[in-house]
Amino acid sequence: MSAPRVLILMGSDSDWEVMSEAKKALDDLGVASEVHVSSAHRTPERTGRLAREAAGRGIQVIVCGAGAAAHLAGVCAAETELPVLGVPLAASDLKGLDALLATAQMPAGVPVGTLAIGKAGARNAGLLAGRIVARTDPQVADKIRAQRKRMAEEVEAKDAALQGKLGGQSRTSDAPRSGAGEPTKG
Ligand code: C2R
Repeated sequence: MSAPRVLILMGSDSDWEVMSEAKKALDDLGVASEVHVSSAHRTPERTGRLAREAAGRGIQVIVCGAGAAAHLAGVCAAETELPVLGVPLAASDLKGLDALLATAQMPAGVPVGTLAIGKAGARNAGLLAGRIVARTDPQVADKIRAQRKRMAEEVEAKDAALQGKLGGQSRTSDAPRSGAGEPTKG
């Protein structure tokens, strides 16, 4: 396996079910990543060291997933010049809103790119990290292009299936005419 280019940190092992989506997204793009449990609260020394040493080890992006009072991404951003992406996780009675605010509301000067709460955010963090890596790796860029094409084809296939169910005429245009043929609401 090649050297990791993305470092994924999680505040707890309880975050793995969601944060594995970030790793999967990177695996799909052929981008090697490394995952660790490290908490800004519970293991501040270790977290600082991981963030400080990342660039020197060839890491290009750090992805942090944390729930509740999620300070992990912010602390990492304070310790490195690498781009830091934060994934807020639903780990308390506030269902991720606490983590979202803690991750997004960084003071000016210490940026954290904040994704959505939960699995969609984790997957998008992986994809976004992949896009950053792709700026200097044409092979990753090719994979992203192919993935986007597949995604568009899937949507078109779903639309064709829906049109079939509705008994409508199938359309070849990307832009359906307004009104007719669109699914009705309610
Ligand atoms: P436990 O399940 O271990 O009690 O953790 C973790 O990311 C997790 O979602 C509960 C939640 O606490 C979060 N946590 C943080 C930090 N460390 C742990 N937000 C941190 O440093 O920001």
